[in-house]
Amino acid sequence: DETALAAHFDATIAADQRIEPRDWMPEAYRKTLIRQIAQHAHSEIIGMQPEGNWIRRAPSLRRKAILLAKVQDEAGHGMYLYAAAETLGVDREELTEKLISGKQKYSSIFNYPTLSYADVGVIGWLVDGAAICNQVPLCRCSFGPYARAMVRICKEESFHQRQGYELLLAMVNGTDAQREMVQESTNRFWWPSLMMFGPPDGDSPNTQQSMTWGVKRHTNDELRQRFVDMTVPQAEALGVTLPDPGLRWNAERGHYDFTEPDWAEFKSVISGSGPCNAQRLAQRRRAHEEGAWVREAAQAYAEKHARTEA
Ligand code: FAQ
Repeated sequence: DETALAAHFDATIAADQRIEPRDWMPEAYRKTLIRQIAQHAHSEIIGMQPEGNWIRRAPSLRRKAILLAKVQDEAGHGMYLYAAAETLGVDREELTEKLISGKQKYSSIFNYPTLSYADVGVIGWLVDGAAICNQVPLCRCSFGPYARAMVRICKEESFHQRQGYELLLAMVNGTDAQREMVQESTNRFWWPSLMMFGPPDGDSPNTQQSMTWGVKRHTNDELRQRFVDMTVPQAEALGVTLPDPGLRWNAERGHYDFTEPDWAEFKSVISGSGPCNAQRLAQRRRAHEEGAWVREAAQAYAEKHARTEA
């Protein structure tokens, strides 16, 4: 009965073991996982756009090959994550509909424009850096399919972060104009990168319950701090200044102090009014509509084969 099933669920969580799709789970647990995994999948898919913008303008064949590989990985991550969400009883088509009708979110970071090639490097360094910080703990998420997807995704994110850092290293060792491009891009992406971790803990309705369930392992503020601590020495190594006059080492806390990002801007971006929200969704909608014939053809092919086998 339900009480015994709930007790079994609680015991599995308490023992830090995995919940699998066949297991009983509270409806709210299922709901929050669908919400988070779908949002994560959508982010990977929408996240192809800002960098995809530069594939045809890459400065060399080598840079183009690297960028193509990275953007293709993001498509793969999206597919992986949609498949993980499907084990919870939803389907990809339904999730895609919710994305393009604006009912489900995707990460705020992808609503900012990419204005120069340095952005490709800075996205790899800061955005993938933040993504890794946030996602490594998700490899220990209590829901098996999500945790396992995260292991592979994190390995690829590490490659993405390194490619960004390597591009920036090449640029900062180049001309003054290239160094200025890197600094200008860092100035634009620093604050939005901090916002990727979500609202401050006091303003985060989901954190507490998600931590109790072992979906999240750290709070938004803990991970944001970890990201700042990790990034400051990398900025120093690059010779880039992070655009926060309040950034300083706090020996007592053993962490860097930093200024809070503009949370009003964050709210405006996640409610649809960021600089590129409309463009990103319109592009996604267009791609979905233009791909309808591929889905129909795949369906017809699958049906034909099913008939032949029967
Ligand atoms: N953007 O109560 P919380 C990538 C929403 S990395 C938009 O704190 P939660 C790799 C939140 O959904 C980016 N919305 O929520 C890549 C909730 O709204 P709802 C993707 C945000 O879930 C790199 C409300 O605010 N990574 O794609 C954001 O406990 C380069 C209240 O917030 C993931 O999705 C935000 N930044 O914590 C690809 C990681 N923050 O749903 C291409 C998995 C919060 O109630 C290129 N997700 N919201 O309407 C998570 O770890 C969590 O969901 C958080 C939010 C930490 C994002």
